[in-house]
Amino acid sequence: MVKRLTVSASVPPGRKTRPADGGSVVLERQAQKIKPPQMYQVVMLNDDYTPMEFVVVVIQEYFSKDLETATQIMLQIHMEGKGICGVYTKDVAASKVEQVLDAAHKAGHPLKCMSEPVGF
Ligand code: TYC
Repeated sequence: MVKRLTVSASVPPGRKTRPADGGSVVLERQAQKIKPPQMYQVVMLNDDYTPMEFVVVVIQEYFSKDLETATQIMLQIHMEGKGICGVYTKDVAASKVEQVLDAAHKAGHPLKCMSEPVGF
């Protein structure tokens, strides 16, 4: 698909298009307004009961990590008490938390995780 990117300095603030240009989108002012979304990290907590193998599989499956990375994250959680499994937009992070808690609950493990804004 061909995208037409027209940048104009002559359009008054608040105007997105000029009538004479066939409705071209003006990017200049919008580029100044757009900021990246607040990102959320999914944090997993240690406990004494969930098997290490289960945690590694969950991290591989829901956070798209390879076996080595998932094992490192699991060990970090095991030793430090918590660890970050991934960073996502708010909705995606919430969905990951839900999936993990659901999988843990169904398997009968007390595994806990939550999402929190990055940088707080
Ligand atoms: N501490 C658990 C054990 O020794 C393993 C574990 C790791 C549990 C990470 C939860 O998020 C977790 N079986």
